[in-house]
Amino acid sequence: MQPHWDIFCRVVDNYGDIGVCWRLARQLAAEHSKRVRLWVDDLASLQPLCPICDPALPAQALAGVEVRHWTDTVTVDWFAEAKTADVVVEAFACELPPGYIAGMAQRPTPPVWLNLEYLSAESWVDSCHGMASPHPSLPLTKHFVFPGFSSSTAGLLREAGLPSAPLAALPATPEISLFCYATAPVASLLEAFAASPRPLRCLVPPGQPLAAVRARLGGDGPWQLSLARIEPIPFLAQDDYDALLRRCAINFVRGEDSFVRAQWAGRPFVWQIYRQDDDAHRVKLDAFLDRYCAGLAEPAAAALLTMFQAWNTGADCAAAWADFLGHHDEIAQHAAAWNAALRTQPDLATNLVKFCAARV
Ligand code: TRH
Repeated sequence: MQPHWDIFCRVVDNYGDIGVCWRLARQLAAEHSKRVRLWVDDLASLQPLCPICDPALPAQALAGVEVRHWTDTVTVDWFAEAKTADVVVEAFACELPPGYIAGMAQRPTPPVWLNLEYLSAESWVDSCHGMASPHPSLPLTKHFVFPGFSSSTAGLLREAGLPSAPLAALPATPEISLFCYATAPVASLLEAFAASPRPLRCLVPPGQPLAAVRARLGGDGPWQLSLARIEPIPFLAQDDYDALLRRCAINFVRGEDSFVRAQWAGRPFVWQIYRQDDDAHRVKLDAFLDRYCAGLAEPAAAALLTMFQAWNTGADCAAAWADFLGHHDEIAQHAAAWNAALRTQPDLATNLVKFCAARV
């Protein structure tokens, strides 16, 4: 019998937490034939990524995954051993219900308990991946799983059939997708777009990106800024968003999951990292840039670095953007090479399945 997996996801804000968990759940079911339940405390956040999700339902089957609405009341009758799973993924330290933990402890064989951490390119994650933390009073051990860019980490989420984007043709008018936070220097980017000597289309999803564009340009769009057309687009289902990234010449992405998808798209991208109160994000950004720029020669590396830094500090990015475009071909070749190199590593779902196989 295939082991059962429970994935617990609490939505902190935005779409990253559920975006990662939804991908992982789907992949475990589709590629590894696991029976997966995904417990989400906020189904309304899953619905835009998976439009067939009905946020009113306490339980529903979606893409081979049993999606459950995780509410405080739903957990009270879970003390029985049979109701816990063989593998339990606690996403981003979301804290399992105490009743569920008690049920885990009652099983004849303890489940594999994984805490899935946020992605970081920092080198310390190599030594922390897989670390065990015994429960202080129960016969349970939690393992910390760190996604990452090196083979010493759990790797990155990547589906088996993921198309290799650089083979896909680009539309005649280059498209740029703009997924960012409200703090990005969107106004200066729009000014740079307005000065573009060639036609371009900038595609803007709803939420913070569109609000930032509206704040600058007024009205609801679409807007024509000389040769640049700025177009609002609907929030796309996750797979359609991935396809959009492969179709765009350049992608602005943010957070964790779209950041990874931009790398699988194999196109040049600009990443806005999720801000943390203690500025920990700056170290994470630098750690990624160190890795990413390693194979990129100067002055293209400097252009990329300057654009990322401007985009993340909120500084006027018009000059940085011009320089980034000036090195576009080199940056594009690098994005394709980076994509190809990363694809040689095993993916996160496969790594988790292997990690658990020895322990279930
Ligand atoms: O939404 P985010 O800002 O999520 C963030 C980060 O994950 C951050 O690390 C975390 O701490 C915080 O949430 C709580 O960005 P991210 O990670 O890119 O997630 C967006 C998800 O939305 C991703 O799965 C892609 C998906 N998406 C679509 O499916 N369709 C769309 O049209 C768009 C724009 C995004």
